[in-house]
Amino acid sequence: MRAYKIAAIPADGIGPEVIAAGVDVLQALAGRVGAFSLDVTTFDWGTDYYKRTGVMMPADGLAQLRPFDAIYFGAVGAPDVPDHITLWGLRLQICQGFDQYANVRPTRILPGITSPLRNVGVGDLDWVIVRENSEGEYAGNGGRTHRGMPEEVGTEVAIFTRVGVERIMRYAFKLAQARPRKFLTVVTKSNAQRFGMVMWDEIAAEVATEFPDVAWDKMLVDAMTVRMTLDPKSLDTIVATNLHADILSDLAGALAGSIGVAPTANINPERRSPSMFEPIHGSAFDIAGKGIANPVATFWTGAQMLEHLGEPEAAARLMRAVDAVCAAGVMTPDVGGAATTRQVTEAVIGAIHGAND
Ligand code: GGG
Repeated sequence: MRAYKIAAIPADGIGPEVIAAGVDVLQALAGRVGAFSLDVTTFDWGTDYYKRTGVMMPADGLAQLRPFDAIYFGAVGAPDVPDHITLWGLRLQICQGFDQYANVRPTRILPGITSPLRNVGVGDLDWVIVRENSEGEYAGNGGRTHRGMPEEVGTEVAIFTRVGVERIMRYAFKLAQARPRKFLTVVTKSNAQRFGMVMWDEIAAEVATEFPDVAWDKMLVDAMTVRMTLDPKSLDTIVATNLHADILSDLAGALAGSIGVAPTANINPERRSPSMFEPIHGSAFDIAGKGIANPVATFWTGAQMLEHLGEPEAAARLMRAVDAVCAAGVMTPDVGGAATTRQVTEAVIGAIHGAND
């Protein structure tokens, strides 16, 4: 039997609720499939840990995580601690520390879920957004001077490197090539941002020559929001910078019915370090503790984790169970249902056990 070591970091807000649900579903799946086991170790890092210790995770946090096969992450952020402290102290430390440079965010309208868009239905908006996850606007390059004075200055300088852009472009073209439509849209803002973004366009054209069977086009990020809304079926695989893709993927989640169903995988494609799987949504303190957080994004990213671990059949079985439960209308309030997190979780576990394939 194949045995995988998983580090769970539930962290803040609804993170612990959805990760508990995800672990239950993944363990049920492992039991049902019988070919692999998951040994889950939970880490109590996050904002409560920060309040006790002054750091979001210990100094040797990455060293503690390195032996694991994958990381299952909940959400980070709390109302009483500045967001840049919680985000940089945990999630970005792990993404950047483990060079998880490819952030993969699939979208699809699940059965039973209604998109706010007209004329799109189940299976539509079949997109994958590839977010550059190691540099760009999140390079952490900036500073503040003359604090509190009229001359105060704050800089936040985006860094785009040839290595960083080439590798994410190659990853995105390869992913597009593996999908039926073989079509990639490269998003920038290269009309207004005439250095790094123009380099993105040039590198896209260079890397495209390695993938002659992949058609591709370019969009400015502002126009991309219009295209996603008014001509969504014209899109398939999308690659964009760290910040642009973060914003576009929230839009994608909303257009698919709720950000509560949107998953994301932070991948180190060379497998030099563990990859991390999480729902796109944040800690959602407004609903934390109410038992109504949507666990579907966490199940879906669990399927991404299984794919990454080399268990594609189990991943597909999990997504069939999720589809069946959504189709049956067992859904949380954010997607128009009346079910609790626990009821959706039990229904998915039931569907996993019930499936006779
Ligand atoms: N599970 C995702 C999460 O916790 N996200 C928190 C957040 O604020 N992320 C900002 C970003 O990824 O740019």
